Amino acid sequence: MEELYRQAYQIALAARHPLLVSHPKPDGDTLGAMIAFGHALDAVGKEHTRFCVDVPPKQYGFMPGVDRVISDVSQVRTARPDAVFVFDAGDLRFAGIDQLLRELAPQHIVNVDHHVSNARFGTVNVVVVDASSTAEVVHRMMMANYVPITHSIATCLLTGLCTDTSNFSNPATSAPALAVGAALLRHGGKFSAVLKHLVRNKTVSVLRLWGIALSRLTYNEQYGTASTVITLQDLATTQAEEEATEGLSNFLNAVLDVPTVMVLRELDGGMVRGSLRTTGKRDVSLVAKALGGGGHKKAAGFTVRGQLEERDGRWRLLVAN
Ligand SMILES: [Mn+2]
Repeated sequence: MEELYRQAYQIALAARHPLLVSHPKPDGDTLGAMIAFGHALDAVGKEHTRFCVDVPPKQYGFMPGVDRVISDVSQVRTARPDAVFVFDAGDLRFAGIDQLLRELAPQHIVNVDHHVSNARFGTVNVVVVDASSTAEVVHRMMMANYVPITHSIATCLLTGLCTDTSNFSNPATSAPALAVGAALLRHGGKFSAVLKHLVRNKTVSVLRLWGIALSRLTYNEQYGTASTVITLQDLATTQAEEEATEGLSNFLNAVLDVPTVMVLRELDGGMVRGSLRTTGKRDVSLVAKALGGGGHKKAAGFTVRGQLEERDGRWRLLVAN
């Protein structure tokens, strides 16, 4: 693994202009890992571009360097990157840059990730499935290359760790994850800022939305699964933003006395997104994969064409063909 970490970092240093990419609908892990890597390149004067097809949600504004993440593909074309680093994406389709890659035909695609379902799409695949987060993978890569961990790097990586371990509480919270967390605190990572902006950030309208979803929670004993739904109507009624739904499955997984939880929510355009979490032995990525999605053993998701329907007080997912 050490050799792979060195090889990946050398590709960045040897490239004329590396392009760093976060997956669409970015979360704290893909952004934290990508931007932290960008800070390491800044430290050695390596010009690069930070890209995500979707503009990072404003809650991530506290992360140093997030302001340099661009979403304009034409700017990427102008930079003519010759090496591409993709962070936290199990599949190139998930990176949202497949078209761009065909045009650029970069010499190297470095795939930095921790998903078990990773498609190994890179010319170099730094895929560490026992890592809690891509941030932890990037930290290991930095250690192997003697990259000094600055305050900015520490805060970005800590954001990734907190995101994927649900603030050091879910089953991804391994001894190495805690050790990396401790190292990042020692190097000036702002844990209080992460908690303030990513945990203690729920508005009244968000909690009202969660309240609606909680009131619909049902338990299927046969599958050991609790599930609930959020409709577009609920979003309209509570005036909560769509991102408000993201934390609900993690919250349920953290507090509910049931091994597996599933949250289904309607998206615009006749799609339904499912989030699966488990604290049990089940591998929920298999369920997600069967429905065209992917993820981790303990946290996975899928998106299907369909709709949610209530009949006699029970909610069902009707999958369209
Ligand atoms: Mn991740």
